[in-house]
Amino acid sequence: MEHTPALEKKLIQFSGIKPTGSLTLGSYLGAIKNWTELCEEYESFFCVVDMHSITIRVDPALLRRNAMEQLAYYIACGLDPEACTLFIQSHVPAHAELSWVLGCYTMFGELSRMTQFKEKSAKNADNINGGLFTYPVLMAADILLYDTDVVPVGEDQRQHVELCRDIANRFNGVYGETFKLPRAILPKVGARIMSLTEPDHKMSKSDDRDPGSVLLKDPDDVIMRKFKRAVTDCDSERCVRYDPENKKGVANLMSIYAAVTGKSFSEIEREFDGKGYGVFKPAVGEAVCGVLRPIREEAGRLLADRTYLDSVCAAGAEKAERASRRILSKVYKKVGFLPRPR
Ligand code: ATP
Ligand code: LTN
Repeated sequence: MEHTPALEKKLIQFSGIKPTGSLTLGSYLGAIKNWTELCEEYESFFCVVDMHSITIRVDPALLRRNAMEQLAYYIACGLDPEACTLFIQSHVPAHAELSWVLGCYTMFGELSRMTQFKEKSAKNADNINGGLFTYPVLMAADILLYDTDVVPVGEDQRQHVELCRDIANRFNGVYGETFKLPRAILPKVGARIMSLTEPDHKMSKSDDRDPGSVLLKDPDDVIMRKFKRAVTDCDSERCVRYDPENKKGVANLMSIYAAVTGKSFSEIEREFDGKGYGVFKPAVGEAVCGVLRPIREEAGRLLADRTYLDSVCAAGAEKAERASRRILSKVYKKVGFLPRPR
């Protein structure tokens, strides 16, 4: 009799981005680009984490628009809805349900130490709500519900993934093996893209009008203008050299150029040897335009086809719902919740 080898089970990747604004070059290079590269090797779940967005006040119509736009950009960046599960977090109730349970295994001290909580509460001093504080617990639920092995994120999310591991480990310690312990995967270059105008701050999407943030939806002329005006460093040599300590602005532009072209820092230094910032900055802009143009155009086409996007949402929610129920029931059973009689 012919022997069929068991199909090897792929490892699982999970990640998400909150629809708080328009996606930036930072979210693309720090996260989405890596997702697309890992898709072949991993079974993949990517979520639009809309529930995470309401920790700050947000206009409901804008949240809906951003969520749909973000889904379109996921696809436009190369995530194939047939090959991976793309879904909206609030469509899958298990996220909120597991989050409650995990919150009971997360310590006040742990949550108080989270850098993002400290930064966001300093920024929103008049609205330091419970959701902002327990944000990493919901994120841990997102990850653990899918038996995730790896979480591709930018540098700023590493601490949250480590907390997720600690929560999973604590739960396993009490109830026996329940969760896999996931780990963060960061890109080699581009894990922390800085603002073009303030190279001491991370490029961020919360303020759409920030000239230091390049948006995936920015047209070419806007991208070029942002790069031409990018802050370089007031050093006397004015040469393109990778020195993140003393030449932060140039190092950031070099990281962007390296991430979009695949060139190494020494290749970039040789390419611009003796050419100065006036040549370098527009070259980075051109390279970024080359990568973002097809993505922007594809997202535009997708956004004009709402029926298609709705069908992606519906299929994704169904697949995610099925996958997440399995772990949630296991957890409910372990903690001692009475099964619902049928
Ligand atoms: P917000 O401004 O609303 O807090 P954000 O721009 O910081 O948002 P997130 O939604 O927090 O973006 O991040 C989405 C993903 O992209 C995360 O994995 C994050 O680590 C990554 N990311 C975001 N900004 C950058 C950046 N500047 N450089 C590298 N990775 C980034
Ligand atoms: N907190 C993340 C978004 C996020 C996430 C996740 C990332 C929510 N749930 C699960 C990876 C896995 C952020 O980017 N600010």
